[in-house]
Amino acid sequence: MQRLFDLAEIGPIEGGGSRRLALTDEDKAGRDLVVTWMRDLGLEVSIDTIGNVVGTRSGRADLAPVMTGSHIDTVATGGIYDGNLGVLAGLEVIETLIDAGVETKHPLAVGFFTNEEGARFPPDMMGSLCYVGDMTPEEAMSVTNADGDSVGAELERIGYSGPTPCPGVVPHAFVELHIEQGPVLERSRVQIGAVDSVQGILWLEFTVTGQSNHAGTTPMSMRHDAANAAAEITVAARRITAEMGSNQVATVGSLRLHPDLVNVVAASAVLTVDIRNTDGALLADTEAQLLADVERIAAAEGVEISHRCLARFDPVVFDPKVVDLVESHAQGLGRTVMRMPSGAGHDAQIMARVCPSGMIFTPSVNGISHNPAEFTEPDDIIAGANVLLRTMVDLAGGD
Ligand code: HGY
Ligand code: MN
Ligand code: MN
Repeated sequence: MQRLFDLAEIGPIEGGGSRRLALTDEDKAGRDLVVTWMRDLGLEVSIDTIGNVVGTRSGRADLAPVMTGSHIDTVATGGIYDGNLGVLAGLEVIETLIDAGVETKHPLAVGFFTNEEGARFPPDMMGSLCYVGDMTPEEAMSVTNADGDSVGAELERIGYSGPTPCPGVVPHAFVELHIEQGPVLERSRVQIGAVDSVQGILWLEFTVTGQSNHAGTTPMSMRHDAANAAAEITVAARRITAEMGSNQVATVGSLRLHPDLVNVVAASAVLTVDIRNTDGALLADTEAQLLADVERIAAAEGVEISHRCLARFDPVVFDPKVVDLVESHAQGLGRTVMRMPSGAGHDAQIMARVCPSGMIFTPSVNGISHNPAEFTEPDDIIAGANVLLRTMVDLAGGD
């Protein structure tokens, strides 16, 4: 708990949250603090080419490690638990075993992955994608954003492009503790989530090119208004999602107008659409419908609309053995537990490509996240950490 509050002191924002966007000075300061904690525990710390950091405690045998971890980068309006809980609970698990003199057969590792959020540099889960070898560090480093920053330059600037190559050591298993970030556990009055899947994620960025004109003199019939087209794309995404039903969600989180002035018809607009569904086929159907609508919107407004994909992740099903372990250890600790999908993306869904993986959820009060009001009760945090401890020791062939 104290480490959570100490880390929250780095990049503090109004309302008690954190702002440590990937590869910023705040991210560097957070990295430095967690690396210090890893070294204080006597872990062997590795930093890879893209800045993923892993602390390893040796086991009785020279085998693949049982790994846990998450991320410590945040969105701009972040809380103090998203990602941080998984990394710091991993440290706590290892410290507890050291204090108890418990050695495990497999080594234990705890890591934080670079740029899990993807908020400053898409895609999300960039670090874990490099860790498993599904994105090269070179590809990742070449990503630039609207401010002209690049991953490579920022990584160099904060001094976290390390000597360890990507892809990283393939773990024996990977388990991530994370806050749910939604209302399901709280509404169900359940203390632990045994996460069995992660929904598919699609991030599209649309660039609308219209014609700037005078807001007062230009007849409506003459306008090629990029802002109006952007608004119609937003409404279309919401309408298609409502018609799709199931548990699909769609979000227009970023919308930038140019020249963004009160008395000028917008010349251009750049907007992002984040669409998610546990059913990959429905997600593909939504993408097709939205792109067809965008063609109609472009023709009707007389604007050009191009798009690019910023992130695309198929739905993931976690390893049943790991999910069973999470469920049974939660029950063994006398906690209520339910199986559930994850609405948010996580590094565990990427690690599932290379090793048996799973997740443990703790409830989010009022289902709020990516917001300084994000909160999880200390008792739930301790329960989640204890389920993580028992699951990792079980997987690692502990005493
Ligand atoms: O976008 C996500 O689901 C995660 O917060 N990166
Ligand atoms: Mn997260
Ligand atoms: Mn997040």
